[in-house]
Amino acid sequence: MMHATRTISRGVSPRAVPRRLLPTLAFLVALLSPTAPMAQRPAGSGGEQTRQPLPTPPGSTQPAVRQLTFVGDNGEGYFSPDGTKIIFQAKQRPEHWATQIYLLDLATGQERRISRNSGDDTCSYFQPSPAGGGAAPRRIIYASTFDEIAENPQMAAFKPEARRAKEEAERQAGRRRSYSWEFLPYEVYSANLDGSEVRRLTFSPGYDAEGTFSPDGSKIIFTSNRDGDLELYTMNPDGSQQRRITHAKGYDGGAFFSPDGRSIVWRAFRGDGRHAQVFVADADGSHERQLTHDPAINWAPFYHPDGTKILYSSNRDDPRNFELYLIDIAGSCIKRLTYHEGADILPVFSPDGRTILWTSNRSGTNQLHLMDFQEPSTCINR
Ligand SMILES: [Ca+2]
Ligand SMILES: [Ca+2]
Repeated sequence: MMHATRTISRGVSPRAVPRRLLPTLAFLVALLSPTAPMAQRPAGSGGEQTRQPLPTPPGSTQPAVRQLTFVGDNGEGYFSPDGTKIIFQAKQRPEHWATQIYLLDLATGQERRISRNSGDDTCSYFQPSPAGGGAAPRRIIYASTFDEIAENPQMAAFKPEARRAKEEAERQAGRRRSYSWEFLPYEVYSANLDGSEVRRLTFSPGYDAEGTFSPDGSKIIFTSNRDGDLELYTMNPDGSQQRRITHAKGYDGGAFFSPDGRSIVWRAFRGDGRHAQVFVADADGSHERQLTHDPAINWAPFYHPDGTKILYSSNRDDPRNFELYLIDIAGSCIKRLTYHEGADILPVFSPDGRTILWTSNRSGTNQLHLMDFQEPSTCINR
């Protein structure tokens, strides 16, 4: 299929995911699969369950929420650097069951499918223009399984047809699938904004995904299990100079650069692996600092454009309910932003910092939502 046209010379020698990784991955998926509130069902299966708002603190109001997507199951949206578009992943659409990448124009509400391949796609992100600022992007990155499932017979179980058959068998057996993220055999690709000129950036059996860009577009940070544990790596936009920057045992992933490009924020499962915490470090992974300490799953962190605070998702107040929170860069003040049953996850700020985009299953299926950013005045951890 589509292969890199750039100077990556390493040949592809498919191997199975190292066996020692599998228990870790299964464990993570189990951790992230609390029971009822996060259950996810395909649209149209008749099992949708809407979820209710929760009481807010006295005197506070919740901003109005706008649901952006409605067809299928949608999530993990990111703003374009000029704030006019959103890139996201969609599955269980009438035209495709597997996850594919879409663009949504915020002014018109028009959606456009931009990946059309035989795999599952995830973790899309706009490549900032070297001109910087709000210049319109020309390329995107995303992760897909299409090459690895074709190259390696041992990866056949990860083909969308096989995954679909398994899910349907589970549903018929009455087993509910919970929200989880899956460590499929992805590689990272770049493409034009219309999906053309796909270039393969990684050639590594196993999980390579979660790619995001530095603000100047010069570096990609991503997650890979190529060295036996899930770690953060950086590379150039053409896939050259792939370099590991984390070394601690446990899942390190979901990284984003700070607005000035000098720091990174990410989520890590450390110690016994039961809890995830938000970490920051210099852009090369040095001077790591743990920001959250609650015994919970604190994950999906993302910088506010002013660089002083971080938005994230946590089940710190109820193990069965993920909400959106804000923490200052010193790690001293946590503020709660949402009060609603169900999973409120993967939040990001718009480039001007005034809007929050996130994934919620409050309507019964995973969908993208928008709200104004209203910063609460009180810290809840004091
Ligand atoms: Ca891979
Ligand atoms: Ca690690």
